[in-house]
Amino acid sequence: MKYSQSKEEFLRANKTIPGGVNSPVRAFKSVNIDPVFIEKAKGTKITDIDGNEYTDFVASWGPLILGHANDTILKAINEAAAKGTSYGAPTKIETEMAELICEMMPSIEKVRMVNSGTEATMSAVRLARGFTKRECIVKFIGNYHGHGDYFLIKAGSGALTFGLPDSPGVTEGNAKDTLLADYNDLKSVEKLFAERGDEIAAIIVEPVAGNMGVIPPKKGFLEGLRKITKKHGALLIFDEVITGFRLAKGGAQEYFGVTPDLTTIGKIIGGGLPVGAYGGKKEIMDNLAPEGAVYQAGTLSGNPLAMAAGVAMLKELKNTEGIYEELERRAAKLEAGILKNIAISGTKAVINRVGSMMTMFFTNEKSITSFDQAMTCNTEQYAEYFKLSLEAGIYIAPSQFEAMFVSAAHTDEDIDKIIEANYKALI
Ligand code: HOZ
Repeated sequence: MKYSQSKEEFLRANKTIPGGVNSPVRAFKSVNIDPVFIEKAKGTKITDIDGNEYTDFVASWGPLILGHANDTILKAINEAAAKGTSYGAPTKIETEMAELICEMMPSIEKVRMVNSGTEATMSAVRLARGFTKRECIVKFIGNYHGHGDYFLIKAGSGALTFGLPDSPGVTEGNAKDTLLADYNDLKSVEKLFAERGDEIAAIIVEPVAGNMGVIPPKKGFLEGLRKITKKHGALLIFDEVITGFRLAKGGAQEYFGVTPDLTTIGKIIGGGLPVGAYGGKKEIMDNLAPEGAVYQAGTLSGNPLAMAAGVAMLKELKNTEGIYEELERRAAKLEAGILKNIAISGTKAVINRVGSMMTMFFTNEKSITSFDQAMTCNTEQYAEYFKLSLEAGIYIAPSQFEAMFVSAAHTDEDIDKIIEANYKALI
């Protein structure tokens, strides 16, 4: 494939945009090549500015569960746009969106719309702190909750437990309130609560880790978090920005049968437009201004275009009979195909999958259930694999530590195509 136009555009972008991109993962740095610039996309196909076409398994990092430029969603956006793009005033469609979310995810009794997953997690933590009148939060190493200061603690080994500010721009004050625990290790959580339980406002967790590659929760892990938070009067926040409305109509909380106090959502509820939301029990949510004292606001929150896209998306997911079963069937087919290729080729790799999200890890480990195990992966091997996939017309995440998403638009043919490309790359 030729990438000359993309290369040229990247040089141009670098002059006026830091790193040439508006979000670091897009720069393809960890796979050692320049990024491709996208021209257009439809269904499962994405085309770059050199005219190369790829079958897409990134899906804009998750939200496009119905594929690109879905006709129903486009129609909703176009109709909304014709009536104006922003009012900064209440609209009926915001309530419709809230009602849909509350119906599909019953742990949410009230919900506040924001503009991104980052805003949702930042606001949910502020609310948890205001509600409990405590300052610390527990976050898991390797979980990602957007780029709020107190989520970006990259503590070194000795400082893992209590956090130190080793990321420029994150203050010591912020870092000291973020307590770090190990994902899938309840003992590390119990230890923090035994030492500082009465200071902890909330645990925030990705119920399925999706940002260190896909790592499912071990049996009993989420239940354990529920028990510990209840015992210590802290809140449990599920960050369902990736899993919400993807794993099931009611997200990971329905899939695993564990109910959080607060949930952050994003991605899918914008139908591809910039949206986030956070919600939960009435008694907690009513602490938000103007009802309560915890302040959070936004001119573009509940934006009519984003609401139109999101409502159309959620209605499709709610009303399409068997959609999650079909996603499961296709994703299981893909997993089985890759597993067969791994076995035939003798590649040292494992695959983790929950519903329609999965990651193939290049590792000598027998399984990947923790951050430390994920860190054993051969990222150079992934970089080679990525390049071969791109050349074969398959677009996957440019990092070992991301998820691959199957959408309802993927056909059996698309799945066969990626299995074949995966075979050629591994053999
Ligand atoms: N891991 C990120 C989303 N969950 C990738 C997207 C981004 O940072 O741009």
